[in-house]
Amino acid sequence: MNFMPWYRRAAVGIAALGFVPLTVSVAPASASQPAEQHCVLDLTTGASACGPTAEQAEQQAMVKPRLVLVAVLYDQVDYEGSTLTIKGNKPCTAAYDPPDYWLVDLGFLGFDNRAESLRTANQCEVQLFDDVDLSGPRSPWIIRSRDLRTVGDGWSNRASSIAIS
Ligand SMILES: [Ca+2]
Ligand SMILES: [Ca+2]
Repeated sequence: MNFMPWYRRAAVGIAALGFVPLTVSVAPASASQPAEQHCVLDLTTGASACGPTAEQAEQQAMVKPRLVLVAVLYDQVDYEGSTLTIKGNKPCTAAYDPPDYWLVDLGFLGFDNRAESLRTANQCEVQLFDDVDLSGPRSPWIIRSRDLRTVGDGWSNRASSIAIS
């Protein structure tokens, strides 16, 4: 495990706001947790929470109703298993560069090398990076994939950071 300070590891971003998260509340990821876990991340505040359902996680993270759904990552193929739901303050723009949002370390929500399927909303697409900090090999832009093994040279259980645009 790498215990760099959370404010470096947990950085989430909104390009338009130059956003720096003030607080991130994270349920510790435990390898011994058997049940599905659903986490929600509010990119406008950096708040996140996990629970047995995405709805309960949203309540804990105090996600504002006006936020829009950006993307959902799934631990298993066919949009099954534990999830990471990502919400932002606006739909995505057509341009890829700069991205509308990014998440430089999926590990801080226990989702490093875990995503096997994903879907997006509000004109967003996701690009997966093999390493943290949007580095290493990258996937094509993805609107949805029910099996990330079929994307590029295979992106199942591989993403460590993501860009969203
Ligand atoms: Ca997985
Ligand atoms: Ca990786």
